[in-house]
Amino acid sequence: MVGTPVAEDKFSFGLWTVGWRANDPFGEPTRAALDPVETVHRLAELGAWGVTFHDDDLIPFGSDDSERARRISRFRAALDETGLVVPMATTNLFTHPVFKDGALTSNDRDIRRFALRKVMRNMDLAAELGATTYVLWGGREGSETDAAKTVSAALDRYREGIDTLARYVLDQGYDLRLALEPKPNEPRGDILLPTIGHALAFISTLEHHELVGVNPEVGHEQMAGLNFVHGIGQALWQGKLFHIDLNGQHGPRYDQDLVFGHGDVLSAFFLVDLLEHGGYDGPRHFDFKPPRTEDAEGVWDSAAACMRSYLLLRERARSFRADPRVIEALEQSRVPELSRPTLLDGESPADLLADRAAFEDFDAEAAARRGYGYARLSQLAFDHLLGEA
Ligand code: GLT
Ligand code: MN
Ligand code: MN
Repeated sequence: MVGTPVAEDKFSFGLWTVGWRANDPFGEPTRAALDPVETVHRLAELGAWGVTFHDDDLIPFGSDDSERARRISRFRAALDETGLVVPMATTNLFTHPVFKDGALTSNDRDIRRFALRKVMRNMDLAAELGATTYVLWGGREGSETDAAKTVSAALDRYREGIDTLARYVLDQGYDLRLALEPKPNEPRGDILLPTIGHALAFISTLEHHELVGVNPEVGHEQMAGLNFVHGIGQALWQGKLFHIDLNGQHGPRYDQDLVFGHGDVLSAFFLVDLLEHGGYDGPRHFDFKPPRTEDAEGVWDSAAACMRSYLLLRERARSFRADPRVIEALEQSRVPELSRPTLLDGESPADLLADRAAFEDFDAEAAARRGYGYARLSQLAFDHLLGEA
């Protein structure tokens, strides 16, 4: 039996997730707008730990200074009353038509400068509210035609933008790290930095690369047909998993943003296993959309479902790891042996050349005959996932 969520689980939600009014390209909203203050209270009642936001989720685009101050103070009061924290904030650089050709990589230089100012302004608020991660999802950074964008110039401007923002964080002395969120397409035909791999390669070219990591989203990698668990494995290995967006997706199609676990459940199982046992202690952030069919109660049911799915999968992953048959099967499959360096400590290429057992006396045929036992191991995982072990 899994319990109800508690603060230590570090579950967080974006205001825009439960607050999505369910307008899509074919239909009008099916739900009324949600007051961020109500969201904070409902999330706290459900056992969430944190809430995240875009600048425009909290303060509508174009609000004057007094309206801005009023909205921030109501939000702050709700945080104080509930104890909810703000672990992350981000900028809306995609809704207003001014960003139709992108923000940090728009062909229009004035728009790029405006975008930087919009981010910097919300970084001030993020730092004030105690956030330690600042996400940048470049949903409009891209094109529909390759005639429109010189990719090398766009990446120069992307790098200039992120370098400028990192320098701003350092100049202000903020305790903030930046996390880039990859996505292959939608809303643009093609988006720059489409996958975790592209983002990691880009980050290595930055002036303050140590301040910048990734915020991968389950569905975004799966839209590209990629293995999300492997992507997260590499981000962790490179010390770059600063934040994560959990949701569900059924393979390559539009971005579904389903309840966490309600897509590729086997992948979700191995993902939770990796997050729990692979050294990630950051927020478990849900970036999902309550289905368009749901009314207000359905919204909160779906938020609770995200957390419950995670807790169920965590409990299953723990039972998998603790099962002596699994430990034995892992040994049989030589999984622990992959952690053993291939060369001996201090062994040189010349030493390897001199080792006859490695080549001249190595029985490749005998080694080729040995099975790895992955069928058994994989089924043990499946049994645990379905509660049959
Ligand atoms: C938008 C997008 C998400 C990003 C958010 C951060 S906004 O809803 O679909 O994947 O994480 O800007
Ligand atoms: Mn996301
Ligand atoms: Mn998404």
